[in-house]
Amino acid sequence: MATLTALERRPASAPLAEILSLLERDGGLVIEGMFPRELIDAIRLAADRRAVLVDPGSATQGLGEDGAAFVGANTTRFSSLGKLTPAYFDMLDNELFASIADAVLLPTCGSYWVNTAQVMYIGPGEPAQVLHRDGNNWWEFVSRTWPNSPEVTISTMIGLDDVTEEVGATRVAPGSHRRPELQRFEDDLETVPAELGPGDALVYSGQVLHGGGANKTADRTRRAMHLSFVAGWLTPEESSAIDYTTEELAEQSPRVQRLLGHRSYDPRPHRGGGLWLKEVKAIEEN
Ligand SMILES: O=C(O)CCC(=O)C(=O)O
Repeated sequence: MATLTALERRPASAPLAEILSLLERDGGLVIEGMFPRELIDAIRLAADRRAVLVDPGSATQGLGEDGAAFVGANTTRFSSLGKLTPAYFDMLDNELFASIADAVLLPTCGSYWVNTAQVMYIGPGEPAQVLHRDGNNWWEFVSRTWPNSPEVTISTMIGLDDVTEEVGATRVAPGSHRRPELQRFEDDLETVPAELGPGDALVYSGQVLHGGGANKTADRTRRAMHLSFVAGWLTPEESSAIDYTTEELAEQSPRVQRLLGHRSYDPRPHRGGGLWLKEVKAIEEN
């Protein structure tokens, strides 16, 4: 018996305060047209070219049984997207995502950086992924502070194509970010699919339960990607910083350089000091 209504959807031009209040209330919402179509087309083209060279599943990741099920036997995942197309750097410079991330994360950190930027192509017949909270990546912190943990990460799933329920749109349990009694593996929890068009994004809290949907088709791939940021004092899931040299990022904006770990972390912005130094000096913004 379905009692939940679909996640709220807003255009990228909606007032930031409204977007933040829906994010706070439901734990996630869909922002339509968050990324320009030409940027998405460039990323999809590069991702499609790469996807045919990557084996689906977890064979190369050395994961146990739970981990292998989590990443999906017929799901193709890869990252280091700036190596595939410069459009990725434009994606990182998205003003709306920066405003949302500033509002959600800056209360608990001086700055934040990329956690994961990963293409997630769910293949035909893949079962639904287990529901989980992205914030649990930092379990040592979350388990000691739950249920009063501050937000340390903010996530998006971005449509590179039409992402329908049938092909495996991300499933979200609205309001579960405010239900500490719910834990991982709540398979019977009621969820709603976050359907996306190309350039739409599901923006969601690190505390909301969600998971990849089942791909019920015989021959279609769910083409989407994940982009998330994490507080600068935490270790990201992916080591983006070592993907790029200083020279490769020289033409990128200070924001992109910071997101990719090519700036130092200042816990008290503009007051000096800091972490992630180079030769005992801060790698500073221009
Ligand atoms: O593929 C999806 O829709 C969600 C994937 C996800 O949440 C994850 O792998 O952490």
